[in-house]
Amino acid sequence: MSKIAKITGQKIVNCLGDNTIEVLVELDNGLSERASVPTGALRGKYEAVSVHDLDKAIQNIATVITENLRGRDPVDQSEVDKILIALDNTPNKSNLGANTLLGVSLAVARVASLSEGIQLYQHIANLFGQKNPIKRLPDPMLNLINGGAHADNNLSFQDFMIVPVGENLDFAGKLEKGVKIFHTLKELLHNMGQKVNVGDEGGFAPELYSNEEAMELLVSAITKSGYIPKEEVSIAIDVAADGIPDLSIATYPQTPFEYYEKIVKNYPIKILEDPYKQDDWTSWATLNQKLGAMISIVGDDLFATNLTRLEKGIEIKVANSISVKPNQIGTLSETLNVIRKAQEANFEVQISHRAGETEDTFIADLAVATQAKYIKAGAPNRGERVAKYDQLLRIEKELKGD
Ligand code: 2PG
Ligand code: MG
Repeated sequence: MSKIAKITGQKIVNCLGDNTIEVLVELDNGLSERASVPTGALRGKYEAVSVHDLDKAIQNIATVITENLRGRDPVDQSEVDKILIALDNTPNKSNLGANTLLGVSLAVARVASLSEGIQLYQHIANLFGQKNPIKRLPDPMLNLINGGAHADNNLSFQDFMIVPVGENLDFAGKLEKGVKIFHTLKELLHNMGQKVNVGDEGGFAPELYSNEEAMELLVSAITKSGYIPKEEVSIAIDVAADGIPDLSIATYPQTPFEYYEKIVKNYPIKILEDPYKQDDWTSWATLNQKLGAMISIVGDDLFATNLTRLEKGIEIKVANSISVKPNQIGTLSETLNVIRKAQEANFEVQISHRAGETEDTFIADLAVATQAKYIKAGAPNRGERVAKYDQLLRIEKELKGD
């Protein structure tokens, strides 16, 4: 059995031009693998804390973390993550940093899969205790119009996404639909005299009058591409309510609830993420009670990939879906526990990227391994976004035995 021999960190640059950590784990059999860590633009209050002093983080990786993980079995992820959590010894990972721990945790998983001679998604599926055969790939949620904290425009909602659906279509077919609609939308915007530069997640960032205008445009792009809205392609909205100073102004003259009821009626919306702020459990519960049977109501900042918050949310029925981001919690094992809990409660699981991504494709394998319903990785544009979709294309090809 191979053992962990050496762990090193280094600073790299993410897609927003900010520094982040990449970790290299080397085994005593000579094999090594890397993983890097994304950063959120809009970080929830309940996320585990990332440290900003990356030189210190790199030093910690080379000293205290290496000293405690050297000689350990990389396949025993739960033991590795337990050690990382114990070394940090804070409830929110603020000592060593969720970014430091996650880089190590993911790189260990990747090198373990290499050492075992199996694909990363298969190794994660083993760690997860996946009972179902790995067949289904997640449906892509493609962010075609960027607003909120992700774009320099006047749209208050953050992500306007399309979700190609259809049981008879494979992942490649769904992605192809998304790519076609992306180009149609570009043409529509160009014809309107809008700039077609893209925002942080690869979607367009036009100056529009309202969030509804953005939804209208998505419907036009879907229709003009030859698809039937709702039946073939739905819309997903991430309100990212915590990024909006006053939600009632954003939805004026309606209350936020009336506004959501209206847009769900008027547009082919299938998914609504973070419709209220992260402490407003009561409004969430009311919305879920009224609209939860019709659409997916997703907690992102609300749950922050945190088991305790998810358990509370399940109990008081605030949502029926969760957005899972490994860097919100800091280790792979804790991420898998959250996904397991959510699926046991029949929640839909979306595995999500962050605004500040790297080219690391770990979340694609994570989504396949856990048989998550969706992957949210931005527009089919910009290298750090398509890296995840392209990895899913490779996995699909392999699973089909092509
Ligand atoms: C989100 C993510 C991705 P951020 O809110 O779901 O769109 O954004 O990384 O800024 O939290
Ligand atoms: Mg979100």
